[in-house]
Amino acid sequence: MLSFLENDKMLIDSAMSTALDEKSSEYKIIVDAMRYSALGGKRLRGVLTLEFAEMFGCKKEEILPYAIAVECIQAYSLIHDDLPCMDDDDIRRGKPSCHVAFGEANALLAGDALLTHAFCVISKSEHAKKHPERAMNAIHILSSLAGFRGMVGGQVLDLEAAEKEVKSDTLAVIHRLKTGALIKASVLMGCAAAGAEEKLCKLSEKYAEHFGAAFQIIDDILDFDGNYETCELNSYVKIHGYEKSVTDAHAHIDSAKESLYALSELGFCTNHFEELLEYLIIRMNK
Ligand code: GRG
Repeated sequence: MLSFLENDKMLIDSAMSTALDEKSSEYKIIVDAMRYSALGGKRLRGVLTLEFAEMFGCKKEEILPYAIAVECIQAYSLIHDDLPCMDDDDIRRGKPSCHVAFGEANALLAGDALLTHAFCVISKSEHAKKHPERAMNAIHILSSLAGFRGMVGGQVLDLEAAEKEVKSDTLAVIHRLKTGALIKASVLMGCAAAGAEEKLCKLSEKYAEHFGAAFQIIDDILDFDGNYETCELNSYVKIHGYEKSVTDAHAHIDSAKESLYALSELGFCTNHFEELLEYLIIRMNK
């Protein structure tokens, strides 16, 4: 039997392929570049959206446009992050990055098109027709947390910090914005699409914040090859050391579990969210 994670990923992959289906051949190159970059990845953010919406009473199939939207933003951010003017990475998701495969200008435009398409997919969905207020709320969550007060702002701070070692509190802000904001958006969009009440949104938000913090620390742990000299300047491991990084990742996972406990006390089934935290631990221990 498929785990819920594999099942959600399959749903998202298939819906993403449909959302990026385009018959017109006039601008085939940009559709090819969008599909090349957006059809892949672990889909953790989309899974969070689907699972939170389901916990609060929605059918996953109805919520897929929201999961597609957050994964479009994820794909755009990775394309732009890989560009020579940013991180200058040649490999993404195990294959040549978008600009290597399609050229810099097409990669820039593919990212732009994925960013705008995210909002097109939500606003034209059946769910938005049925629940326009919820859709507006979700669009507000995604556009604000992906923008200058969220992910883009985090990327700016990260670029500024590239040449100097930053203090631990600055690093925490960079991680909260660059990585945490989109994870928070994924969770809160699920809550918004389901019309979850404020108290439930707050508990879910706390889960998202600690999930995002643990996710980024673990990503830095996975990048660490045991050598502090060659380690990225502003990696969590370089600033805090390997041992503390592992301890802090566990502390965030424990804090995320506290909000799950509160949600389960209110009668919600939180097993899948526990499993997602276990998934992070397994990834860290690989
Ligand atoms: C360019 C506006 C702009 C933002 C870039 C996302 C991002 C901000 C930079 C990517 C570089 C990076 C390592 C960010 C940390 C977050 C992270 C580990 C992203 C990769 O997420 P995964 O592992 O990727 O979930 P998949 O491929 O599974 O979607």
